[in-house]
Amino acid sequence: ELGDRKELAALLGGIAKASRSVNAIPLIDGVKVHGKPQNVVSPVNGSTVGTVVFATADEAAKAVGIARKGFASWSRLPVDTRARALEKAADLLEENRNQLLDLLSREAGKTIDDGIAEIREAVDFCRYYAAEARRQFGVDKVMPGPTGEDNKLRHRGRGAFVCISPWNFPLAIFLGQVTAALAAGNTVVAKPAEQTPLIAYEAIRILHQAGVPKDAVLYVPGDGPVGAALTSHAEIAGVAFTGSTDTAWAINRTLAAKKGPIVPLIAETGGLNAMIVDATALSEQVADDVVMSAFRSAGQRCSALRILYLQEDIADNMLEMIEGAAKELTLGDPALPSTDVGPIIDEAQRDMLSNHIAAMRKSQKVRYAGEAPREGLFFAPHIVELNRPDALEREVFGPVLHVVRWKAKDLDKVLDQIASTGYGLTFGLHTRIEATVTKVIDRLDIGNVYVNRNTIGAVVGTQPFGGSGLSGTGPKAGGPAYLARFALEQVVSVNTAAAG
Ligand code: TXE
Repeated sequence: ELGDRKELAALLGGIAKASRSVNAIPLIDGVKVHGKPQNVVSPVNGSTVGTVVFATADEAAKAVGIARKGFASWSRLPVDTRARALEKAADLLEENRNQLLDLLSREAGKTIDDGIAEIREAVDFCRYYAAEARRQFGVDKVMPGPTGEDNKLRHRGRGAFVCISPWNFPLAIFLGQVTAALAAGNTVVAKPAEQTPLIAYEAIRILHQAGVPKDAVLYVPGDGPVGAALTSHAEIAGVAFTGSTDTAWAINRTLAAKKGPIVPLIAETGGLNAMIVDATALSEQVADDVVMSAFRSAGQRCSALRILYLQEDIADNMLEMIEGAAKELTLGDPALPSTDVGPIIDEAQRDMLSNHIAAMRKSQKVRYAGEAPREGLFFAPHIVELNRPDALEREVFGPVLHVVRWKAKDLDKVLDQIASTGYGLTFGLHTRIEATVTKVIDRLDIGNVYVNRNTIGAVVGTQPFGGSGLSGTGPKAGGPAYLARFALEQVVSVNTAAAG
């Protein structure tokens, strides 16, 4: 949350001062890649934020080769040395906060609140994975065994890991994946989303400055085919991916088609996130939570609420309150403190949303359409009442809330419907009936369940985040099992009797 006016004015002044054009040219094997710089344009107003040179498929493959070579020395460093570099990176992120906030706002359209939260999450990832690496990998674990035999469990890196990230958390998710892989002893080839290569470039510069060698983490910006070149490379040790379910399927196919080592895919994908509200819920809180979950960040969060199930008796009243709260949102320039909701990331996403609403108008009831500024890539909050709950089968990534009414006797049917979508990322429940809470939690295989609050929440080390089914492979980011997934386990069994 933003502090008092004086503090805010100082912050805004700092951000404005730190604003500069970023020119991201990847360095592969100490050589700048060739290719024509292209402009990175802001979704806020189309201005140029900086330039980037995308790597070619060949350059991407070369980067994997360098990370393979770099693995020999990075993986042999003591865990503590690697952890300290990540902690230094956390300090540098904090020191460079104003410039990062400026880039988050201009390149990704983040509001100041969202930008601050994202930087904090990136810092937390660095510190948490550093601490967990020390805890989990710092000392070999003695395993129980018979007399005359010593068994030890050790952890080591797997090799060159590929990390591919989306545009919606261009700093936190990008760095979360990269730092987990590094902490576990891997080297990394990191490909940011094509929409947000500049903030990722700054993040990699910070890692290098913090002491992570240039052959331990390589920056390879590019679009989907560059990602495909990386994942199809014969010598990678694993893939960490966050993005759409479709892309996770494509990566799965690529990995399956390769001969050679069978490598892990850690995928975090989308959700068709639901919330159930029953007649005992506290209506004002529900309205606030729904608006927060569905419309803040322009709905461009994987945890955002997509389908709201309202118990019939309270539905009309609730919808009026939700519409009232949605009307209060100010859309506009994310750099202004008065703005609640910034732009949509690019034209393709905004067209997708317009087409979705046009399709919904034909068969469903579009009950509310907010107002968006004329200039810039904005899309106003919408509320669509579905006449059949299965009228929405796929994630729609933006500020569109779909509503379904349900009768008290049909709770089981609602739960069956939610389970049948196959997604399992976030879920919200508003009720004051204890038995409903237990029943619902037991019934749904959903990664993050939020009771009597909004569905926007992931706190590194406290609320690890991630789903199942169409929403990803797990383990949860920001939790202990996530880090372990990047490491190779080695058990060393020694016959101590033989040694005399
Ligand atoms: O994804 P895309 P986007 C999800 C969110 C939504 C999506 C939005 O729910 O579904 O992310 O991100 C690269 N081989 N989450 O639109 O298009 C592409 O260049 C290899 C889930 O960016 O899938 C980009 O770098 N790579 C979440 C990246 O994949 C390929 C948190 C993602 O792009 C490729 C946040 C290919 N064939 C967002 N094609 C969670 N569950 O935690 C594209 N890419």
